[in-house]
Amino acid sequence: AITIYLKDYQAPHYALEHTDLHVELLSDCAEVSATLRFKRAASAPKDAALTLLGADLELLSVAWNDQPLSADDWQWQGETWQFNGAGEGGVLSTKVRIYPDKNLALEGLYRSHGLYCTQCEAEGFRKITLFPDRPDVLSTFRTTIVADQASCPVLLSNGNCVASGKAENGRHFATWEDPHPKPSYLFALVAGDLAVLRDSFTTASGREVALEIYTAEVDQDKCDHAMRSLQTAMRWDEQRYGCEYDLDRYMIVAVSHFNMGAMENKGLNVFNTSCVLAHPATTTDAGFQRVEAVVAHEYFHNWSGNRVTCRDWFQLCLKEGFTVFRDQQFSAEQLSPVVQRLEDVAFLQTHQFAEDAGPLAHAVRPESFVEINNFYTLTIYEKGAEIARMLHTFLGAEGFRRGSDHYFKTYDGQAAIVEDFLSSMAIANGLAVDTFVCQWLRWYRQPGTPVVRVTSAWHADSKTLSLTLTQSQTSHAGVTPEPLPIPVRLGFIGETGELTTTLASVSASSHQLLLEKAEQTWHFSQVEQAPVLSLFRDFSAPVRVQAALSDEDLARLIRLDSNSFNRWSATYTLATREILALAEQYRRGDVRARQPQDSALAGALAAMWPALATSDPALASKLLQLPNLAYLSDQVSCYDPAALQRAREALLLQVLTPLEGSLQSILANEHMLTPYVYSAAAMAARSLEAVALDALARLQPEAAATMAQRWLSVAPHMSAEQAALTTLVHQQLPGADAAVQAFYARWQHEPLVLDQWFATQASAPHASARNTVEALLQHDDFDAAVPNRVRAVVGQFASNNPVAFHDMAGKGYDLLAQQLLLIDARNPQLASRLAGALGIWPKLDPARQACVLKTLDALLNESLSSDTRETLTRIRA
Ligand code: BAL
Ligand code: ZN
Repeated sequence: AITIYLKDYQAPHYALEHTDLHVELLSDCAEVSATLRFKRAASAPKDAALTLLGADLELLSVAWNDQPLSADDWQWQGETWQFNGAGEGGVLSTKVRIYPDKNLALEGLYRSHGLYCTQCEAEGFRKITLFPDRPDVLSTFRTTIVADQASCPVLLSNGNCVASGKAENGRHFATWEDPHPKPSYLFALVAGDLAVLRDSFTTASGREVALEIYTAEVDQDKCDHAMRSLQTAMRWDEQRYGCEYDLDRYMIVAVSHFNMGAMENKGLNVFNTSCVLAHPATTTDAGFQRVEAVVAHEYFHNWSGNRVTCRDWFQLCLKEGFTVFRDQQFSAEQLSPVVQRLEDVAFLQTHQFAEDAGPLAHAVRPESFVEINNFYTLTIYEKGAEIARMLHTFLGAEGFRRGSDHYFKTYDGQAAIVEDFLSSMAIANGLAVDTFVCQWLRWYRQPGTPVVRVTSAWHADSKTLSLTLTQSQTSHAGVTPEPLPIPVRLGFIGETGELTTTLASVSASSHQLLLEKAEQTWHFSQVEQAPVLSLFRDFSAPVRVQAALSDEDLARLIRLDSNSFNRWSATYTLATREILALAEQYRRGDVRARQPQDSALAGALAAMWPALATSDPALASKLLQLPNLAYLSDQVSCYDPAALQRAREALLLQVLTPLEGSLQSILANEHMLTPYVYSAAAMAARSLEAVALDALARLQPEAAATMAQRWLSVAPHMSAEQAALTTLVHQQLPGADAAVQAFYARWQHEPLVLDQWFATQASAPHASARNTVEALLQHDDFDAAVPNRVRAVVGQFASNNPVAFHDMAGKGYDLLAQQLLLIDARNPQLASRLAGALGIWPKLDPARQACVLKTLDALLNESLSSDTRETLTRIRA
């Protein structure tokens, strides 16, 4: 395995002016002819070699300016192909043969269930043809696809279709031209028998764009939501970012065998079916939201990623972090801003913080990698988005927009680096560029989650408050971290509510500071009473906060904070504290039953939750969803899933008991039994009832089972069915087994619903789930070739079922290891991602640690893909 370093980056010696592809899809292979017009870069030496990349290709012919070359004329080592006679430039013509049916890695060109499709990001194009497959080589493309007309009536590629017609022997062709220069990772080709939903969009400047969503015929009734989402996203990007679409056609294709969620290929997005299909009968609220967010995300890439792309893969966050931020902003405006923010933050704190604290920690812009596929991580996506958000917070909405305008205008058609993004923000806002870039770049270069320690003192006589913030970050690879720019939004909560205070002559109920040194102190005046600090409002920076807030302080925030996000955050903090304390009591052998009055959280919620359930059902439902084990695992130094599970259940009982009457009346509303509407209000009502059913299952299992059965039999949508099934199975209610069977009988022909059926069982929080998973792996409908199915069973078990996975004897790790070997042999990207679950080992107790290490060592002794080997090696290190 070769390690690639950012510091070794070299600009390409040859520019590619145009790419002409001719792809013949034959019964058992494909033949790809490429005609590439190169020009030596002005900066390149005269004797520079022309360097291309190729993998798994059968090379049939090569010619330079129409003169055939032989193997003596080039060197081909590993994936690197070099030709020394390119001079000032010329035309390289190659022909290769590839085998889409045998391509089980789903990278490059593959055929699954008769549908040809491509996945080229990051380095898949080199498996289609010999090419300068790197993101800083951009060219226009002309692509002709020739295939059997009966089995492949639809032939698609990027751009506009400029010719099509019949060919010999029942074949036909289509020629596509993409006028926008693009790197090869944005290339796409699709061929198969697909139905299409058509609509249109008129851009701000009056251009008519044809919108097309291609799916299997049976799924055409599940495209309306994606189409609406696309149209909404197109308008939103014009209004919020001034970004208009730039081709005559925008196509989305739904594919059932896909490693990612979706892919932003220019004008021809390829989507995992799970991220595009939605119908009330088969899709939950979470599924609908996901479709809307992913459709928007891929669309937004048209500017943040495609028009301005990345110079090299170290800059991946440049397009991904920024685009995730954009899709989060979009989603917040579609439904509930508060719910969106707290869901995004809970996800980050649960998963990205753990990644940043574990053996797979890496910088948002890493310095090196072996397999770039291993760097499509939460750190690059989610922490990358938080950095964009901090810039937005610091510069203000208008300042950020000035910066993004400058960035899109300056780097349009180019391959950029993180520094270009930061300098655009500085230039457009009249800030000192070098200082700004140097300071903010630290967020991209320093791995690990910063810690901010908060101390404050209120002085009754002067009515002043001094606030001291201290930041620190663990050093990685011997590099001492430098202070980061950390936006801090805060407010002051008095005994009856928000206080207005004064900082540097500004009186306000909410202030914004920038912590940019290791330690800083601020002095607030006109602080009339001893306040509780509401810190990092809306999670203004991705840091861990250490503040000495008492239980009473947190309870006050839960009751009175005007920042809804921080009310939720305070419940999370208090719940975590109480769960950890309970777990510790149990560990000491103190197993007394807890009463609601023993819990500050239960007290705070009892006082305000019933009213909140009426005034803000979305927030109310979130306040009852206490931190899960994955979140809690990040809060402890030694992780015992079973003990935490027990403590969490005990706290839930304390919290829910005083709310029983309120929960009963919520369930009596039966919003779940009314027809599906996609709106914030309807979703909040459903979410509240789902939470109430789950709560009732703890207080009155029989009644909850009856209600869940009713939802399963009469509910008009999947949101209710899925909530009922989950409660029955996860809480082991009477009738759960029969419900599982009935659900299967009803939905066995809907793959995405069946994925949920598998996932619900694989994630049931009981030790017995391991046996269930063993059985599911033998189920007729388990198919190791379908990534969604593998993730639903193996992924859910390893990453979303800590109680079963962390079996004391290591049987859970054995199960994962067996599956990893089977999966890795066909799909390294998928296996490598699943292997990440073992990265938790440093948190475990010594006995479990030993089991994981044994598993890791055994796996590393096997023949593995470089993807999975890199992940396991980093975890083991
Ligand atoms: N570029 C890979 C898929 C995505 O993040 O949109
Ligand atoms: Zn993306």
